[in-house]
Amino acid sequence: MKEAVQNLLDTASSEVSGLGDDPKALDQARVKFLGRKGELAQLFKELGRVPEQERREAGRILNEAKAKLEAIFSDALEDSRKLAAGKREPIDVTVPGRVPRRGRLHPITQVALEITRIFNWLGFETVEGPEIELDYYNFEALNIPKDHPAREMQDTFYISEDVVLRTHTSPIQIRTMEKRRPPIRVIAPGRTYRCDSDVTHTPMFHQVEGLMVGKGVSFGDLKGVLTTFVHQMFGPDVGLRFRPSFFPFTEPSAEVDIQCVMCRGQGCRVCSQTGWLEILGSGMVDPEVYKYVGYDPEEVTGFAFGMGIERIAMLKFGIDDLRLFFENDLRFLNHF
Ligand code: 2NM
Repeated sequence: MKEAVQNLLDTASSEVSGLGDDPKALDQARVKFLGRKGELAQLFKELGRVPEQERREAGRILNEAKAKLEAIFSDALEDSRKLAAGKREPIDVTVPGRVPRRGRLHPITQVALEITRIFNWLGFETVEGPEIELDYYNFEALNIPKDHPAREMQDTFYISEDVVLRTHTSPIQIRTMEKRRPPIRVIAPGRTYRCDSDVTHTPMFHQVEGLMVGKGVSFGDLKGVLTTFVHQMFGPDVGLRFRPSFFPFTEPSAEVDIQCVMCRGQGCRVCSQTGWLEILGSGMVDPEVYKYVGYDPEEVTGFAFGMGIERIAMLKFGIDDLRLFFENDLRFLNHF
């Protein structure tokens, strides 16, 4: 039986390869070998005459042969189809290739990477943290008191009484300080959430915050680092100014304005005729914050800063509507 089967397979193989790409001949050969009255069926009939104790094994061999034959014919059929297709439509190797459409990074991602690249160059290490955050890291450890308006339900997405969607990326800095000892230089980009939605606010937006802590870190270091950043990001000729401000987690605090990128400081609609645009907040980390992370405020000082990526991207690309970043309209995204 084994020999008969091998014989059959060999014959089928050589006959099929002699047929070229003639599908009719191929089908006739298939009927001859695999048909109801074909050669394989003949062998199956002989199974009855095989001694009982060998029948099982013989059946297995025949089933295997059937699968092999089917494969021989389906492969040959596919080959003949391809050959036929090739004959109908010869390949013209002179036709220019179709360039595959390439994906690209979202403009917000591009700007976030540009910002972190500049700070990495200044020695700041990129760190990340959870978007679902404990009230403790998002507010408490940042010296934001229980009665602060930012803690209102209207402003913060609460998951439960003590879990929120982070409203800024500052909790990343608290977690970093908790884990490491000074000197520290980190830059923390990420998604942030506030219960706010209108023409100039989206419930999800992006921030980058930075932190530098060590012995003798001064307000002069803050000014130097942020000035270098602005000149790298917007060009070496863009003027900037530090304006006194307030944050619960920094003292003193300063906001940084740059000369309006639209009118170069002349006054226009974008800068409300002031010639200046606010781009980031900053300050010396409040000693109160160090108590939460176990640093000695007598030993170390540091500065921190934060900025909204959408705002930076709008200024950099001259976009006047925040919502364009969230619509994923390819006609818009393809500009970047
Ligand atoms: C800002 C402005 C000023 C800030 C402070 C800290 C921390 F954790 F060190 F206290 N992180 N980020 C900070 C300071 C953020 O965003 C406008």
